Amino acid sequence: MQTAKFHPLSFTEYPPEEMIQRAADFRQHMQQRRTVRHFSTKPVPRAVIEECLVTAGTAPNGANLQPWHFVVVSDPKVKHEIRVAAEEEEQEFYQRRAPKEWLEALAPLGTDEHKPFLEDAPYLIVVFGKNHSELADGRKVKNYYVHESVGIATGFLIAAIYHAGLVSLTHTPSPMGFLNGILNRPSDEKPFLLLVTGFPADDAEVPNITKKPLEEIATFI
Ligand code: IYR
Repeated sequence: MQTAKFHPLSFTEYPPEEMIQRAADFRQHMQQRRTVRHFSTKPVPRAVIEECLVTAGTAPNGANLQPWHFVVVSDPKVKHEIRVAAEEEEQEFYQRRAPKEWLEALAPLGTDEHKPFLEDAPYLIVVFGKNHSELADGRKVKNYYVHESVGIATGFLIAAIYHAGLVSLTHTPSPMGFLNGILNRPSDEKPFLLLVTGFPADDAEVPNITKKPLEEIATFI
């Protein structure tokens, strides 16, 4: 077994006032982020996406096995294939599979089975969780806390994309197994979600929804 090697932590401490200001600035920035469902076809430099993916890859994760893989789709033919397959599943979902209660919960968002954003947006980032890793010596080992790890990495990715000046949509066609086939990923990898990424359409609108206040989402003991 490999033994751990350590080196000193690099860390900057700020005075309390500055910390509060920094936290408030970031809060304000993130409060302006909205999930967008109407995308412009305007191209986005690939370097922006690459930077954001490196940020996602810094996420804390189980045993540092980094159990994720990101497939970045910009090829219009592949985007079309994904749209066709996703709309097929979504049609089933909205017309048959979804219980009434779920459809009622979705009503304020105005979603339906039509997913033009899957072709309009310049990038579809498909996030996969990997149940196993291959070590440098070729051994296959189990990954830990895959959902937690991939969820955190996806959160980093969403924040990085917004920070860079783009918008995204977390899209979860259900079931998502068709993505393994279209994107040629091994069955050991499970699609986690699809992050539609780009600029908002000029006429993009978002639903009037609010976030719960601090008192409702947190308890200090
Ligand atoms: N996957 C469907 C339904 C959907 C489900 C939830 I929960 C949402 O927050 C939004 C949509 C769709 O993408 O339309």
